[in-house]
This record gives sequence, structure tokens and C-alpha cells, in this order.
Amino acid sequence: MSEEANKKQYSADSIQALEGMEHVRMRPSMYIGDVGVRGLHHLVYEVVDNSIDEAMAGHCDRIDVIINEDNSITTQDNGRGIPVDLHKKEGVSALEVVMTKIGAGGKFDKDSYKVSGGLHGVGVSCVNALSSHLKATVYRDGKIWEQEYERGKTLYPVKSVGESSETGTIVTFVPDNTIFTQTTEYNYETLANRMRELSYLNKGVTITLTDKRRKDEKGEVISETFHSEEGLKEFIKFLDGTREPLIQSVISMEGEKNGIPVEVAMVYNTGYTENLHSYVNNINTHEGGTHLSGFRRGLTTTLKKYADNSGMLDKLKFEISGDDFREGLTAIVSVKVAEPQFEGQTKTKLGNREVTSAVSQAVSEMLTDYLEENPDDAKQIVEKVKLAAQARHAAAKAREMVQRKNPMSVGGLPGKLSDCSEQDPTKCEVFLVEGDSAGGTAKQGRDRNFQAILPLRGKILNVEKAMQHKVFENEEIKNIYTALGVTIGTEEDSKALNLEKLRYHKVVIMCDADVDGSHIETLILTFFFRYMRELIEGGHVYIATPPLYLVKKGAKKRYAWNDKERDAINAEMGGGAGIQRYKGLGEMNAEQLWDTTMNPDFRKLRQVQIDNATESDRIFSMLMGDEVPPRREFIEKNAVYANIDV
Ligand code: 0RA
Repeated sequence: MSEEANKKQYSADSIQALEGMEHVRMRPSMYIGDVGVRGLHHLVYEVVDNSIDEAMAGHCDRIDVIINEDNSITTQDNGRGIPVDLHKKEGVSALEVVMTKIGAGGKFDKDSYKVSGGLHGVGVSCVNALSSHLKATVYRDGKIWEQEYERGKTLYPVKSVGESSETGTIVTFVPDNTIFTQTTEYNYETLANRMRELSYLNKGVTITLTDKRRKDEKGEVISETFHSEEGLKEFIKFLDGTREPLIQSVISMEGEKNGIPVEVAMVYNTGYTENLHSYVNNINTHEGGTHLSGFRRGLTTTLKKYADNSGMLDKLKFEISGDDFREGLTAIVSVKVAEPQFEGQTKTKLGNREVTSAVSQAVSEMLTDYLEENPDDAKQIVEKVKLAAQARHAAAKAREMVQRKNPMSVGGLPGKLSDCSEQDPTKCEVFLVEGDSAGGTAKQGRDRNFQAILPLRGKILNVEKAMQHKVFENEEIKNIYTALGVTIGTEEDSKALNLEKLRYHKVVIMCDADVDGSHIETLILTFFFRYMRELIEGGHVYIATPPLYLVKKGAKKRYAWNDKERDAINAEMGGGAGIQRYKGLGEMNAEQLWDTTMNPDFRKLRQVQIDNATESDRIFSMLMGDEVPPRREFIEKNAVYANIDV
């Protein structure tokens, strides 16, 4: 290239770089998913992921995350520090390139397992682009270096501000409130859940989280330290802690297969649900993929072989299916893949073919050894599988009933459903209402054009404690399936949901605003979480929020959703207003229910989101499982939906 051409190329590149940062600001959702609560937290994960990369490469064992008083975030690590030397092509410090060029982060270090898809891995430059202010401080080469930015634009060239023999990186950023218009307030629990998860997935690394906005009773800032020596083995104990173990030990392995680092840990409990959690490069792969298929295959073949050889299944009249080996199983699979391909609706499904056999082999070896060395446990597991197979046989019939009841066929819809007239599912809503009487009010109050009502009788089944066939035999649950028009069951996964014929794109849970109501709400959510997860993930599940108070003075009438609002309205009315506390939906008439809770122009619907699937699983098993003490403690802490971000 001539010098002229070279120059041209250089300026073209830098224009592109600028455009890259501008593009992030113009289309932030393309990079961080959304600009709501999730995206806001994503910024932190992005920076921390870089520190974790340093840890995985063996250069970092400490990461500190601080939520500052003003909701800015500071992260600090003791890694190598972002390089500061001249970047030849760009003609500026490498730090500036990393911070201002989209996609520059991974180019330095091809050997580490950088995430190049899925949810994270967009680079610190994205965080920079979406921050009104960011300051990077780097300890490297005996010096302390600094550079600051505003909305991704460099304020001054990288400068040395002191000397130090330490190495590491400190980043402080203020999320841009013109981008994150919904909120810029960080949720401590959300960050804590992710830091805890990261510490289990990367054993040996110490991660602290400090919240400078709040103080505890002793007047000290809130801070937690996450550190795991045993990794997944400890993670499994944490996850399954509220379930009753079938065998005492955790079966686990860690190693490399075909050049792919694989970690697996599993336990069996006496329950009936299957809880598989999978990660690729520390990212939770909700939709599973080749690593999970590998796990299933390894588990099924190894256990089947053992069971066949043991003769324990000789009297069984029917084939054992893959599902039967996974009843009461909680497992975590974590792999590191150099160039992961993510597929699926939410880009959380691993596609790399080579991973299946790596995980399958790893699991086979681990289990074969374990079963041979622990014959008593092996016997317990095979017994459990046998029971599961028998129960499944019974469940198959019940499930067929759910499947066959096609809502489109004559008489298919449940009698209790008051359907709407609109045919386009994207415009339709269905309200699941607690009790027949509130159901009646809702039926009168609704807009029958697009709102359907399905009253549910009292407390619905606690699916957390029920065997699968009991769930599919339950009247209320059958009604929910047929009313929604969803069907279940594929070869690979008996619970996989088919949403193609979903009849309503908004499914609204409407319960009383009291303890009973919130219990019923939790029961319904548990059912959705365990049996219709795709419905939640598709953003179809909502919770209605009826008001708590009616504030009345003369002809003036207003509603309040909390005590603060009630007092403010009373004050606005000049004080002395009459206050009625609604104890349940039943106390409202049809018009009031429409005005406050059902009318799309005024109601406040909360969308149910799963922001950390692994933690949600733990919470549901704790809330709805057998062991009462942790549940009580949890409810007393009054944080029922700590991680179900609604
Ligand atoms: C580019 C290259 C290298 C490390 C980093 C970036 C890096 C980024 C962040 C963000 C937060 N903490 C970080 N630590 C490191 C490789 C460094 C080398 O080769 O020496």
C-alpha cells in the first residue's frame, strides 16, 4: 500500500471505529439485549467478564465490584492490566483502542476462551459507549495509567499518573441515563447472584461485591465475598441444599476432553423434577445445546449399561426412557469453548458439534467409576430410575389426554373459560383469576373483545412436590393447557412446550393482594417455571397489580397501590379522606376492577422475567419444596421475587 493509501485506510478505520461506538449508542439493544434493568446490569457483567478472562488465563485471582452512592460502578481486578503500549495500526495506546473500538477486546489474546456470542462478550468499549462517563486506571509496567471518556469519546490521551509495582485494571462507569431511561438503579441481589455464580464457575477467584448506597445495622456498608475452592461441587450443594438427598455425595469431574475443558457435578434427590444447568464460557445456556445433549447421552448410556448388568430391571415390562434417568437429578455442566456458536431464540443454545462427544465421554468415565466404587448409591439410583419409569408409564396416559384435547376441536375449551371474540393471539389476553367470585367480577369488568377470563379453583397444585403424572392429571392445570392452546411432549423432552398455537400473547395472573393471594400467585408461577418456562421466556407472563386502597373525599375518588401513595393522595385532597383497604379482588365491583387492574390504559402489569435461571430454580425449590425452615426465613425476609424480576 502506498503511503497515501495507508493514510486513507487509517482514517477510514478510525471513522469506522467512531461509527462503531455511535452505532452502539444508536442501537444499544443489538449489543446488550435491552436498555431496561437487564441491559443496565449487563454493563457490569461485561467488565467483570474481562476480569474473569484474566483469571481463566491464570493472571488474576481477585475482583472487586462496588456499587457507588450515585449508582455508578467500580470494578477492580489484579490481572495484567489492559495493555497501554502504542497500538501500531491505530497509532494510539492499546488502552484507548480497547476502550473505543468495537470488537477490539478479544483481538489481543486469541488463546483464551473469550466469549464471542451469546449474551456477553461485546467488549468493554460497549460499556464505554453507553456510559456518560468512564474512567480507566491501569497498573502495568511499573506505572499507573489513566484515561477518561464521555459517552465513549476520549477526553485526553492515556497519561501516566504515578508509579506502582502492582498490576491490574480499575474501571469506573456511570450508565448513561439518556440511554437507560427506565432506570439507572442497580439491584444488589441481581449482581450478587451473578457474582456468586461466577465464583462457583471459576473456583479460586475471590469476588467481592460492595454496596455503598446502604448501611447495615452497625453502620457499615453492605459487602459480600464470594469464593469457592471446590467449584461446581459446592455450587450443586448450594443449589440443591433445600432438597432431600437420595445419595449423600456429589458426583463430579473436571478435566479436558478433545481439548475442551469440561466440568460436571451432579446429585440425586428424592424429588421428581429434573434440574439441568449448563454453561459455556460462564454464560448460562438456558436453551441447552450440544454440551447438554452430551451430558444426557453419557448419563443414559452409562446408567442403562449398569442397570442392565445389575439385573435389577429384569422384571420391568417396558423400556426405560431417557427422562427416567433424570428424575430427581440436579446437574451442572460447564464447558469452555474457544469459538462458541450460539443458536436458538435467545442465542443461548450451544451449536458446536464437537462438544457433544467431549461431554458424553467425560460423563461416562466419571459415572462408570462412581457406580463401581459406590455400589450402595448405584443401587439407590437404579431403584429410583425404576420407580420413575413406572410413574412415567402412568403419566403417559394422563399426558395423552392433555395432548389430545386440541382447543380448536369442538368442545375442546374448558367450560370455565370465558373466551374473547378477537381471533388474533397477539391481541388477546387471558386473566387467570383466583376463585369463582373474583372470576365473575372480572368477567363483567373485562373488555370481551380481547380479554378472556379463566377462573382457577382455590390453591392450584404445588408442582414442586408432585409427580409428573399428578400434574398432568390435575383439572386446573389441564384447563390452563387447553385454554392457552399449548401442547407438550417431543421425543427428546417430554415437557417441551409447543407455543405455536398459543391463543393469548398476554397471560395475566390476577390474585388478591394478600398473603393467600401471593401464595397462589407463587403456585401458578412455580407451575409456569417448571412446566411452561418458554412462556415466561417469551415474555408472555404478567402479574396484575390490584390497588391496595380507595381514597375518597366528597365526589373525589382515587386509588393507591401502596401506603406512600395513599398518604400523598390524602394530603393532596387536603387530608381527612375516607380510606378503604381492599382485602381482595372480591371487594371491588366490575367497574373498579376494570378501571384499576384490567384497563390497559391505567393498569400496572408486571412482566415476569427470569434473570438468573439457576438462582430461580433454587428459590422455587426452597419456596415450594419440603424443607420448611429455609422457606420461612426467606419469606420473612420478604423477598419472594428476589430474582424473578417482575
Ligand atoms: C486486552 C488484552 C489483554 C487484557 C485485557 C484487554 C484486559 C481487559 C480488562 C478489562 C477489565 N480488566 C481487564 N484486564 C485485562 C491481554 C493483556 C496482555 O497480553 O498482557
